[in-house]
Amino acid sequence: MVTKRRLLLVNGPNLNLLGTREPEVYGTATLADAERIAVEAAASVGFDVRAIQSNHEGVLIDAIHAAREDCVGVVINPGGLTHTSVSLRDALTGVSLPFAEVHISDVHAREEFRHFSYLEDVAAVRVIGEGVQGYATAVRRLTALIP
Ligand code: CA2
Repeated sequence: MVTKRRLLLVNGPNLNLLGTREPEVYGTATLADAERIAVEAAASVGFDVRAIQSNHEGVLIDAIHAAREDCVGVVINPGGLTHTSVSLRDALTGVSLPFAEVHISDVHAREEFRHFSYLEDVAAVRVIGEGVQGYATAVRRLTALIP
């Protein structure tokens, strides 16, 4: 049997705009840069990555469900769904895969509505405010938990 060593990388709504607007908040790196950072960090510890970005909650939930088949963990920046979505939380807990929650910006230094996360008590790892390099931190910390 081949051991599964794949991570699902999920970027939620509006993260396709990375690098095009609000550089003072999110920096100048693009989504492709963020994905490459995660892929390289994963490769360095023997994992590969399937990356998805969608602006549609149901698409993200379907991708998380599909990860049961061939992934051992999930790295997710849920975008604004962080602060609103019970359904995304239920998908992540439902598949029983360890997951890392990533936020590029320091959500705790921003508007109050960004301080709460529906994932905060169920995430195995949380990385907040490290910019896109936070994706590498999340991959390293998550994979360290996976036997
Ligand atoms: O800091 C993060 O990574 C966030 O998850 C990003 C979300 C925001 O709603 C969360 O509170 C924190 C927003 C993603 C939108 O990204 C954009 C990037 C560039 C320009 C406009 C939006």
